[in-house]
Amino acid sequence: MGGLTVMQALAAKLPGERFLYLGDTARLPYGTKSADTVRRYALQAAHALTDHGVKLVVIACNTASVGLPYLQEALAPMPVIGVIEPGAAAALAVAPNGPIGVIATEGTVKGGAYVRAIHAHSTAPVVQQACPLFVPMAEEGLTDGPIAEAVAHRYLDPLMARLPKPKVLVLGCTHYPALKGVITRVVGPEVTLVDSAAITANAVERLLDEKGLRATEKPGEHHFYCTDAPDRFARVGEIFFGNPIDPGAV
Ligand code: DGN
Repeated sequence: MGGLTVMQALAAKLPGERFLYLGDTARLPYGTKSADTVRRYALQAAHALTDHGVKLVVIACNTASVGLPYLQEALAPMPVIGVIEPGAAAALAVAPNGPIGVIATEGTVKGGAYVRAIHAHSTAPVVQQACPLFVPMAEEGLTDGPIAEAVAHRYLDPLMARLPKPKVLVLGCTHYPALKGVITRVVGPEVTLVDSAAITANAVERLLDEKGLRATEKPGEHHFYCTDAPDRFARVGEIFFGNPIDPGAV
């Protein structure tokens, strides 16, 4: 579901491209599953897309980006890109020496992918916090009001206490942009929120240009697929995509 925030940014940035989006609704959430299982699911999902003849794969999910090296190897020479590296680079562009906060699913926090991606370029202090309730809240449209505020305080107050004067907070889950308003209220407007959707779209554009794969025809088409419950996918997905979607099944 959350990958639709990335899809929205990609569609806006690359209007001439044909997009095939797959939401693995039968097996979500990925955020609470083991890295081995997520890697296996991600590879199967990627194969479902490559069977349709795509030229590039975007892993539009932070948790599933744990499978990036496996997908790159399995699908080579097709380019595969995740959302973690672009998000880490954007955080470092705001605060090269940190401190940097990261909020994400349990799987992403445990896997430490953001910490590794940031520490590959900087010694910036990084503090992470898993915010598992943010995913169902975003899907239920519970993005504002007393419940959203209370949950956001529960997760973010301890994070802010562990990270005095953070300059930047990475929204390390593609669902979290739906909660930007309440997150900003809780952490304060002086903290820059990094939303990897737009940054990933820029990275995809650069990669297509580098590889000479950029489509020129206009307008591009969007095809949405899911692995279960297309009615719910369409209804909830609209929250994240910002436009109606008409899903098929794979
Ligand atoms: N939105 C996904 C991510 O970016 O990690 C996780 C969502 C989930 O756990 N269903």
